[in-house]
Amino acid sequence: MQGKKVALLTGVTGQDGAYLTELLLSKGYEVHGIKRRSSLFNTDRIDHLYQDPHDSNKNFFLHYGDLTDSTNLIRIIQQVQPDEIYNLGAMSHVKVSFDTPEYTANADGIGTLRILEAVRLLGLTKKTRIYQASTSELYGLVQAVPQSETTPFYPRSPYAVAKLYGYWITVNYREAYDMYACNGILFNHESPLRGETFVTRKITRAVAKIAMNLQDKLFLGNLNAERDWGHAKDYVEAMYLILQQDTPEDFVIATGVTTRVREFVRMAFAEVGIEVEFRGEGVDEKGYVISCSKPEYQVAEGTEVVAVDPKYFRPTEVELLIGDPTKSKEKLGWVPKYDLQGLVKEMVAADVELFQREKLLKASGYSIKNQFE
Ligand code: NDP
Ligand code: GDR
Repeated sequence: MQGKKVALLTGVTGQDGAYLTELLLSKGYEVHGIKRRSSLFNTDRIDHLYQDPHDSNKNFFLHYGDLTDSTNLIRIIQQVQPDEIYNLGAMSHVKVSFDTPEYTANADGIGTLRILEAVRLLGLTKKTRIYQASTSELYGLVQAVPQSETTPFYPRSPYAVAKLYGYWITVNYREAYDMYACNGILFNHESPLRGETFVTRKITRAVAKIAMNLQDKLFLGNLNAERDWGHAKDYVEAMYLILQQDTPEDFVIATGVTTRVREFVRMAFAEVGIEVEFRGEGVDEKGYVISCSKPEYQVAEGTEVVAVDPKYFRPTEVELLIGDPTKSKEKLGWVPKYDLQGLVKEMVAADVELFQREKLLKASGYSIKNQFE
């Protein structure tokens, strides 16, 4: 009988790392994650999976490491001897990649090479399957829609260019060394665990705070960008399925539905009973409250709750993403369980709960943390 499978995740402390760890543990895997050393605790998303180090049945382990350190990666992979590696670690913020382009190339691009090369050098090419977290950002400037596995790439940020290298080096190692290495080209996926500075979470947090009078206004960049948003829980299922096929292939994972940022804003406010209408043009466009139907939230009609701040514009933008998930449906049997409405509902509810707690703390004399973006 085959023993339990062993998985190694980079990016275990991120949104996807947390959901994928839960999924793999539920399937009986032994899971190893690489976390970065940080001056503060950075394991909030996986704290509920903590196991006592002295527990002999322990099946979740963390290792210090970094995608910019190849000797560290080689040592961990040698020690863990994984059946599957999910390379989720990355500097994943598109706007920030314009500020840190060299680091982004190193972690997101060369980091992928380091993983592939470590597996090859350690003679694990027949044992270890590799999932590479590729992205719809590869499509960048629109060439054709909906975007599928055969749509040409035109990356529009240092992040996307770094991920382009990660994509092709994964394909190259598969072809050159007969490795089981695959790209999941995932479109945007969100959840209550989403990083606070990505647009969906920024919106749902602001909606909760505005409803509770903890914030006056939400400042955003491009309200017209269109994204194919899914739920991270559905998308980690797809990652797992991609590594269970007979032959290694690349897959687009998307819902096939695209929505404007402004519509996400409207839907999120609607969850707390606030109807918002946009008026004005370009950088002068603003969102105003038309009505507030929930008595527990007192936001006056006519209040300006959304405004545009050009500091959130990107030097080069990706205006439209809409994925074609036909191949993943047919070959993986992957069908998302969540739609956008369900996702927005869950995210707003989680942030309302979060800020109800913070409001209680504030009432007891504690200060609410400042958030830098
Ligand atoms: P997050 O930003 O939530 O998580 C990124 C993870 O990578 C964190 O654990 C972070 O650690 C870690 N990390 C960052 N830099 C390094 C480094 N140098 N070495 C090791 N680890 C590092 O991203 P998501 O979970 O949303 O995304 C997972 C992956 O999927 C990323 O590669 C992202 O680019 C890609 N992707 C995401 C999509 C999405 O919509 N979410 C869509 C398509 C692709 P720390 O917690 O310490 O910061
Ligand atoms: P994205 O996600 O760049 O698609 O990358 P993000 O949520 O940052 O932006 C989506 C769109 O919203 C517009 N936008 C704003 N974005 C942010 N962050 N903040 C704002 O205030 C704001 N206002 C408008 C953006 O311009 C953009 O058009 C995410 C990341 O998870 C990547 O790692 C991943 O590869 C892709 O999704 C698929």
